[in-house]
Amino acid sequence: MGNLVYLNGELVEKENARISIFDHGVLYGDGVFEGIRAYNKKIFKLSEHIDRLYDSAKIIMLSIPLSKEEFKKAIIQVCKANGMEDGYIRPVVTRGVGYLGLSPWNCTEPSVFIITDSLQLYPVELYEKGMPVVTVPTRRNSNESLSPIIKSLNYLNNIMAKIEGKNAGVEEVIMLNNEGTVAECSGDNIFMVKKNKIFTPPVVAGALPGITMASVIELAIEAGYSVEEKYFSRAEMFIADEVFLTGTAAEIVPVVKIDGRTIGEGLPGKITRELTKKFKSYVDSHGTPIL
Ligand code: PXG
Repeated sequence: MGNLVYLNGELVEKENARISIFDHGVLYGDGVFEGIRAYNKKIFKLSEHIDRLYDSAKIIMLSIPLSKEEFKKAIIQVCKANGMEDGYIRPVVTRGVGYLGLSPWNCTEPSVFIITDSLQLYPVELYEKGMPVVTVPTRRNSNESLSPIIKSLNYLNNIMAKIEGKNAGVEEVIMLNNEGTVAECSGDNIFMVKKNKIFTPPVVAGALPGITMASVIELAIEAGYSVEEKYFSRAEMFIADEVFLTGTAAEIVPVVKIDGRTIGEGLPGKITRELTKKFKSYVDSHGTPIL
């Protein structure tokens, strides 16, 4: 893949792409980002990712200095310049360069950059055999402190959870909210299946409104399943028939063990497998061509 990034309106070699140490994105994690996937020279759900980026920015009162159309064009431009076929796209908007002091008003202009890269995926055998996960002590940020619907540059909450998962020897972890109900994972949304019905926690339980999640809900409804957004506990998950995770990088991952309890038969479940199959053709028909 090519070696260029988009940085404040220009295409620059990766090695030469620099931002200031006075950028509040660096000093305070003050900014927002997206994680987008390209499949076969098409960008999956580009408009949905751009909408979410602008929603995140709106919540933190960050005004992105490009229109949505301009932003999409910039993404396509850098993908094209890099000959992107399959991979990962990371748009980032920070508060920009200021001086020390929290106030965002001391920053002049937001910094905008777009990186394309290859994707870091979970090991293939986890898709075939299913993935063991644990719930972690770190609780998902509360809506009242830093709403999980903001995809902000402050990901320490998720990183702490990821570290706890690493210590327990698993690749992904389940995070609960302060009430103790299931919120989501460190970088994926979560679903459970019980008696052929599909459940996922509502966003207000402490989840990012996942674009893969929305796609899977659409597919499941199309396939005739009942899908309900519902609060559920760790214990309810232990006795689910199936559990699976969704995310841009992960796609759909079957979960077969949670905190030592075997889920269902301990193998990827029927509905999980059916949705995984449908998702593969779904991505083909929901991409913006890199032209
Ligand atoms: N929850 C959180 C906290 C996320 O960061 C998701 C759920 C899934 O949302 P999407 O829209 O992707 O279905 C995410 C997204 C990475 C990486 O580098 C992480 C995400 C996306 C792409 C790459 O680990 N997380």
